Amino acid sequence: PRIDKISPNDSRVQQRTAVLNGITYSYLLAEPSGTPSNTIFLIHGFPDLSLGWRYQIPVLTSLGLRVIALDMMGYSGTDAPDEIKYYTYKRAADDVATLAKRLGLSSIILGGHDWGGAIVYRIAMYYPKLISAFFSICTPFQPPKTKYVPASSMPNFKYQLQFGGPDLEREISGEEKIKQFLNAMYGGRGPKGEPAFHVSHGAYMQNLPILCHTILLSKPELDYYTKRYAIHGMHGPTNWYRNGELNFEDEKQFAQAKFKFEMPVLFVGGTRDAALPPALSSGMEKWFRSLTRGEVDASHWALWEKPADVNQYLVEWLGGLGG
Ligand code: KJ1
Repeated sequence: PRIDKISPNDSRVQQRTAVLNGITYSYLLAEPSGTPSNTIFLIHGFPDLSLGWRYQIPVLTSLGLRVIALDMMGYSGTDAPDEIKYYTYKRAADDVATLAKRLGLSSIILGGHDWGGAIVYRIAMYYPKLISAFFSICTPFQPPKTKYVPASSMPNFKYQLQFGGPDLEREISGEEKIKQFLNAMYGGRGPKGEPAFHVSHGAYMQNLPILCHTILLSKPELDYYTKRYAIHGMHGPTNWYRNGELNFEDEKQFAQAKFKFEMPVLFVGGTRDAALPPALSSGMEKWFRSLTRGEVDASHWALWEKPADVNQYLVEWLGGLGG
């Protein structure tokens, strides 16, 4: 049986907006059939959107959860200010906490993928009383550091030099290029298997026009992503690759104090994720009172490539949380 998913403009989700600390956010709201038992906020990564959770939203509402899937700073109907300071973990945490308060919620669950995974650990660090439990798909926990080390110094993150540099946002401009770039990032390859991306390089710009359509999302879905990315272009989304020093300054306070996550946490790695190989997670238990681990045989796009396996981890872990 094919797994249920939310389509662009699906009637089961409402498009909402909220002004949070002066920034307009767009988000998807999905309600369960009865009174919600809890609310889960979902945080996407790069280059993704709230619709990246399309395979997870139906299963979460079927468990009685209200789902709020945000478009993060720089993406889609959310504002895309030029300045890097709007793209920090702290800012994302403040905005999520503000939305929860606005909705009258004193306790929420979080889920994140990719940058969204990195963000959910930080929301739980800055707002531990608000977050009753959270999960991260693909992104292991990297603890705050006492000395600044650029992410791009790690071989698996070298592509981040391209993403945060001036060339990508200049060259990937207009709907056609945006669609080619997204297709490349979502696993598209040339007719002879020509690669579109490598973690040591970034996107192979000269190969973008020859790529075949990826199997990881449908053509209408890719069209939807393209239109939503074309609203602001790539400057906002790539600002997430320019904020390393600002994040470092914000979270120094945690590097000195010996903190631990007290709430239940689920981490699910993707076996074939080249940017976030599961090996990066080794030893991370020591930061958690209650860490559950999983792994799915998938690339970076585990949410779309192995949705049934991801969802099974979510159902089991959420079912075990109680109350
Ligand atoms: C990945 C891969 C594959 C470990 C904590 C730091 C978090 C960093 C989060 C990494 C964010 C990121 O760069 N995400 C983009 C792109 C795409 C594409 C393919 N075709 O294989």
